[in-house]
Amino acid sequence: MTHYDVIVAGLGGMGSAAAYQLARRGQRVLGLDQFAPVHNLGSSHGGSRITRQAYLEGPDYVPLLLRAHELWDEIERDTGREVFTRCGGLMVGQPDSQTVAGSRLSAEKFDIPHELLDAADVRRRFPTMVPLDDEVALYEPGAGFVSPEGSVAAHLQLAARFGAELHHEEQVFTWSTSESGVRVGTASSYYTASQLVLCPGAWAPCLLSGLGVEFEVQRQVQYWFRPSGDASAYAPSRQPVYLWETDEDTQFYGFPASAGQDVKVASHLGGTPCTAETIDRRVDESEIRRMAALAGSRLPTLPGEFRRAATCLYTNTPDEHFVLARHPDHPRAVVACGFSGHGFKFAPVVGEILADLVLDGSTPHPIALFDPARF
Ligand code: PYC
Repeated sequence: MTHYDVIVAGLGGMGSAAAYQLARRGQRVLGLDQFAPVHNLGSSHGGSRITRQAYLEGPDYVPLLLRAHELWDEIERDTGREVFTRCGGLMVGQPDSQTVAGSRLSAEKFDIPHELLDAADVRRRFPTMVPLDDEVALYEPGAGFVSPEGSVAAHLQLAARFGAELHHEEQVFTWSTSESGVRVGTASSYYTASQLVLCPGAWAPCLLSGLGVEFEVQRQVQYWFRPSGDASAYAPSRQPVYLWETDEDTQFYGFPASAGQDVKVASHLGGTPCTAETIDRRVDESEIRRMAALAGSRLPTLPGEFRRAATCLYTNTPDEHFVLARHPDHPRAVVACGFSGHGFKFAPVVGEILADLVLDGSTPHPIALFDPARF
């Protein structure tokens, strides 16, 4: 039986990046995933994920985002794929909302290029968007969106180019570690390696039950509408990505039109607790009506015609910060999970950090915030 240097369990956004970074550094890598590549059953699909650096979730994330944007460019260069669209980003809400004030704090602390706009500025510059008179926005020209499917495909392509062995449609059921190595059991085989990287996504409650983190997996829905009126106003050259906090419990987000001219919008908060196995994939009329009303309250032409919807999974930690560390009870395992619905933009730098942890035992990137011992 082949013995690997590293097994990567889970080849979604984070695991595919880890497999690439490890293979590129000369490791004999086995990557395992339960699904065929680029599927829509986890958290790495839907055509677009926002990326931004004026990070409303806290300045601690900004150094990672500075590196992630460099890596997105590098991945595009190395694969010839277009993964990152820089269309700018607007963070909108009351001046003291976390969305606006948090973004501003990060932007000012790290000199991220940005502009502060009042409601009239937003309406004039971005005619699809109609803030209330007392809402304001932070505009970040370097923000935009990445393609989750494109990212996973690019990382897998690069991992394979550097010799990683990638097994799809082979689910990891068990893993264990000992002083001498790790052992991973799938539906069809057992594998051994010196180290293990666990990127289980919404399967964290099963594969990482001993970590001491109370994950809450949530069902979320992404919606696509064909706008009424002038659809060209939603072109990526005119429409930035946005996060809009309409009250303390309500934040929705959206994108420019995709190539097919449908426009994606979704709610970030208030997902329904579920598990990866029991998630209800149907989307009912009342959900569509609620999303149309919320989006239409600020972008009146957006919910012209409903086109489609897709469910996806969030894996939230209690404080919605990530878990990214060596496993406290298994020195031969490192974990990346609990991305709480805002992690995809970090995928390439998470891959780099995981490779650092495996090979060097530590990373120069600041990850103290993500230590599972905080729980
Ligand atoms: O991180 O920008 C983000 C985001 C938007 C919705 C979910 N996450």
